[in-house]
Amino acid sequence: MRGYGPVLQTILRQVKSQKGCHWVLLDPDDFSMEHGAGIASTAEKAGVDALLIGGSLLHTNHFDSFVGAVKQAVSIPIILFPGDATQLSGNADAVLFLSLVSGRNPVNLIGEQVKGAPVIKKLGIEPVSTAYMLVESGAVTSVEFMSGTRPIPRAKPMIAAAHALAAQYMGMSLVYLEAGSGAPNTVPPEMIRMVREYVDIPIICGGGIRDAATAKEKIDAGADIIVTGNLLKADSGVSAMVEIATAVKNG
Ligand code: 1GP
Repeated sequence: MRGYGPVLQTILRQVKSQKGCHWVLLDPDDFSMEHGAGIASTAEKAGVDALLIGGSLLHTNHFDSFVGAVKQAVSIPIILFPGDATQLSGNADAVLFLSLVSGRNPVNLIGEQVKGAPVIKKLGIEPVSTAYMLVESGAVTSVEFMSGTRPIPRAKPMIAAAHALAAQYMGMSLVYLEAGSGAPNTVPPEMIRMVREYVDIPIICGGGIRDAATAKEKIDAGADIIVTGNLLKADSGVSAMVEIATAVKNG
């Protein structure tokens, strides 16, 4: 697989061999290093396939050491999920090299990428080219507000499919259908199905997924990887995460 780094190769292998994959997003603003490392370790034991670290607007001053603490605690891939070019750390294995293709804001399409690319090279972490697509969720999400872009209408699956296909034709490795963190409504299955019809690259789906049934609905519609983040803030969060990891893997 020429040009594919080890993390992308692992992702592609898991996508091929499992019914579905589950990634957990840790926002360093929400957890201490110890708490984050503890959740990461529980996630790995539950069968979570990779950890994302990042947020739309980070105000923590422990980002780099947080990534390091999580990395020490687990052996599954640690993948950065940066809101902008400042959220980079050499303690990670890879970074989702995101372009917000559903929007028309050049800063999120190419500007932050130009700032981040030389830093990523210097840090020696693997960039995984990812088409990031924001989907209308019934509320204005942080990423919508911060990027100043409009999400794809929920009832327009063909618009999503066309964006995803264009991204695949541009050589992107993954497509991420994002309802937004804490979204009241998740990405509609009809939209996932339509995107699945049009692209071969793995589909990631996240935003508002809080239980195993919803996670399974996304996988059954054609998503390869589901992401959960916010649910960890609830008291029952860790047990919900474990349930989702089991459901997603075994179908
Ligand atoms: C957000 O898709 C992720 O970028 C996860 O969303 O926090 O709502 O689980 P939640």
